[in-house]
Amino acid sequence: MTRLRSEDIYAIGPSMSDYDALLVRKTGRSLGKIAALAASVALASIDQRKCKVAVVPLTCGEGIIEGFSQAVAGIIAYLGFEVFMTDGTDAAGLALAVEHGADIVFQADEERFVAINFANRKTSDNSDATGRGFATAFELMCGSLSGRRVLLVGCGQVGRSAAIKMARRGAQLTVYDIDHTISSKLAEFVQRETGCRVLVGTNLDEVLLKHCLIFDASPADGFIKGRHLSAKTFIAAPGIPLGLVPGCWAQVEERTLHDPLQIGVATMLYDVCG
Ligand code: PYL
Repeated sequence: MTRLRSEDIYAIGPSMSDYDALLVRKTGRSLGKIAALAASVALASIDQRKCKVAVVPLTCGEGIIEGFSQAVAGIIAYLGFEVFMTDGTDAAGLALAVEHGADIVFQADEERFVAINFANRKTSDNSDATGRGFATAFELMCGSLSGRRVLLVGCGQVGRSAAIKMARRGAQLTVYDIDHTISSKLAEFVQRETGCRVLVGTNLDEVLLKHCLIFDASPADGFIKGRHLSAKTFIAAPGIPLGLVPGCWAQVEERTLHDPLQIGVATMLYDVCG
């Protein structure tokens, strides 16, 4: 999981409306609808009055990312939920969250970013939620994944979650990781969990040339190049950095889903509210 920087996230809160309009244009659905689908919950079933959210900054590890808690709160507020960022951090922040009536807490250290609902004891992990959320949005953007050949690059926690979701939606998956042991293990896991056959790619350039539907769950940047792209290319790229070389962004922008936090946080929220 690549650690976000302030410059990656400072504009998220103020630009949520524009970002949502972009999502609707590319997928036909809003952020809230995508997240509810990914969390398998009906929007109508959620009582927002029972979902007051606190975002608690944590100083552990490399410390607080300036703007991180504010960005998370901005996404949650945009979705219509009551949310506040605690004045205190760490244990003090958690206590303040409960004392000020929060039902749900969002907090992130260097290893995990989680949402916890104290009332229904539901939890959600950002990597898992991000994989499911982007796989859901990717299917909407592509029209369908059933019978479609999809390349997954990056077999970590986000890739694993996305692979399961896409396999269950009928995608014919090829998985690639720079560590071929990891990609082989993910293929075995997905086949065991879903009964779907998964191919393992060993040559990145070769598999990129052979696939139009690319799910970039890799922490690498600049490996998707112009020669890998066509008018039929669709890309889902959760998180930072983007695997697409900057000069090619304009060529696939309308068929690319990419954000540092929005879809993952929205899916976490509906995971624990549902
Ligand atoms: C959760 C993000 C998604 C991608 N990378 C993950 C990351 O940057 N993790 C570190 C988050 C640290 C937050 C810090 C704070 O401001 O509370 N502890």
